[in-house]
Amino acid sequence: MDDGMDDDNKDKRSLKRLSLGALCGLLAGYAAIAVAELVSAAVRPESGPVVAVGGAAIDRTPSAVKDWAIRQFGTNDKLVLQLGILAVLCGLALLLGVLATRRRRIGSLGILAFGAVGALAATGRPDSTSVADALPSVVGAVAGAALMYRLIGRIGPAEALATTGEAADRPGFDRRAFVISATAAAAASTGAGLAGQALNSSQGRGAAASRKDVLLPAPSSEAAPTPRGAALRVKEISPYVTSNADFYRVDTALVVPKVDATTWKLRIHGKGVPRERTLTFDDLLKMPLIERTITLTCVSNEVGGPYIGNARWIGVPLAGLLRQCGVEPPSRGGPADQLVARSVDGMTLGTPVEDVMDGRDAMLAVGMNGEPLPFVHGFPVRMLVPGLYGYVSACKWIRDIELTTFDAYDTYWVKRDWAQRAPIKTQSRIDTPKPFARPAAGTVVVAGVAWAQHRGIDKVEVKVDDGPWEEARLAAEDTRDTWRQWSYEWKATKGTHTLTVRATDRTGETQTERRTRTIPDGASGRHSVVVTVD
Ligand SMILES: Nc1nc2c(c(=O)[nH]1)N[C@H]1C(S)=C(S)[C@@H](COP(=O)(O)O)O[C@H]1N2
Ligand SMILES: [Mo]
Repeated sequence: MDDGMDDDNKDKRSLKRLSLGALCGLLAGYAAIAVAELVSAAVRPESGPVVAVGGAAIDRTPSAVKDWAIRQFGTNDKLVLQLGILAVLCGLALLLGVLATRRRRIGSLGILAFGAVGALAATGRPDSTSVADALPSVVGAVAGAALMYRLIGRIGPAEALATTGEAADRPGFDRRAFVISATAAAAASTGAGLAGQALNSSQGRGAAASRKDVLLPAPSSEAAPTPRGAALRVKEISPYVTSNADFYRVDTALVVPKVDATTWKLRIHGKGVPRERTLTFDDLLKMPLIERTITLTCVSNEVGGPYIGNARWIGVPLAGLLRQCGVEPPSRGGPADQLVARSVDGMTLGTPVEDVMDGRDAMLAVGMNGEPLPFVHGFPVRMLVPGLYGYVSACKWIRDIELTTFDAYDTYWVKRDWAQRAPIKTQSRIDTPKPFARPAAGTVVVAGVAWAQHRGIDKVEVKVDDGPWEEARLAAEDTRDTWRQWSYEWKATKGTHTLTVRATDRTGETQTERRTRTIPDGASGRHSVVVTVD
């Protein structure tokens, strides 16, 4: 035999060994995640390592990056994040497997280290109330580490390779035994993972049943009927009422909280609350309910963006409830100027007490467009305050209301550099024509929506290129808490044109031209669409 040939064989064997190591790493990582999923079903779904690390990542992501992610991936941002975490874990598992072929212990120690990261993430989340949240990561990591040790052992000791001649072709490696162990491990992991998933999804069943059982009482104060003419007859304009299925969703929850309405409770307490109260869902349904149409908007909505929706809500007036607890607004000498709402998933949102109690229809909503709240929109109860962006008013899955001061407490997004107070800015959007549309010359209907919740919209104007502002036709106003549709008949001439819209609210203020970012208190600027007329 010549030396070249021998080296060649050695390289091949070495490569094969590394590949087997990588495979061991992947199998061990898979086992760890699968076992963790199963254990998380016994603890709670949010305690699984991927969800926990994802949640911790969301909590720590700078607002600008989060904003970018929401822009790039829209409502898929969470899926992209979880897939990203899985991809990183796969890569690390492969690497650990390869390293373990050199030093058997390293692979197992590495997996245990990841388990520790998962455990810290799970117990460090704002909604974690128990160290049991660490269990899925810990148990999963121990299982993964043990499997790694065993499988790497089946490949045999590294020295076998270093010292071999042909005869000693990896004495430790029993191919058949390895294939059997690996297959068994993969099968067991798949079984554990699937069982965990099934159990996790069955946990929402009590909540789903409690939602089915909800019978929304008739409101004692109905919404004024939507005026005829609030909805223009223009195809492709946003429907006046947004269906629940089409209503935007923005939250930090990787697992949608499934709350059982029959065990749900809301506590109202804090500074200047002489009569603390704890309410059940039934307590709320027995109170006089109001029905109102309210347009909700997210502060992360870019100019022209989709994070706005208009729905008909039913709920308990929040100001009255606070008054029953003895709360006074600051203007009447009350000591608390901030209402902090907490959700079951640990989110905190801070609302000016003055706004909640100034006569507007702030409510604890239980119904949305004639149904109990959908789970993604906060079942069983969420807060709504007309005129304020969602992150300072619209707590979903609410479980606690604490009266405090803005000086004493910063809420989740305020800690992340968003403004403490954030009334919705006057805005307007062109729904049709779409950007880069190619309408035919002649009359083209330009239409969209405009909003300035709790102030009301008085005027919408459209400009073509650098021409004069032309007044658009406004649809009938429902209330000043709702958006208004508008349309404009444009005599379109051939060529490429820029359409721009601006709104004026009832305080007389015209939507500013000055562009700002969404952070800290909402985007300003005007929406434009470029079209080419054929
Ligand atoms: N528990 C909880 N409530 C929340 C949020 C959240 O992340 N968690 N996001 C808020 C934000 S930023 C907005 S804009 C609204 C969005 O409500 P929607 O998803 O029902 O449209 O919910 C608010 N309530
Ligand atoms: Mo938001």
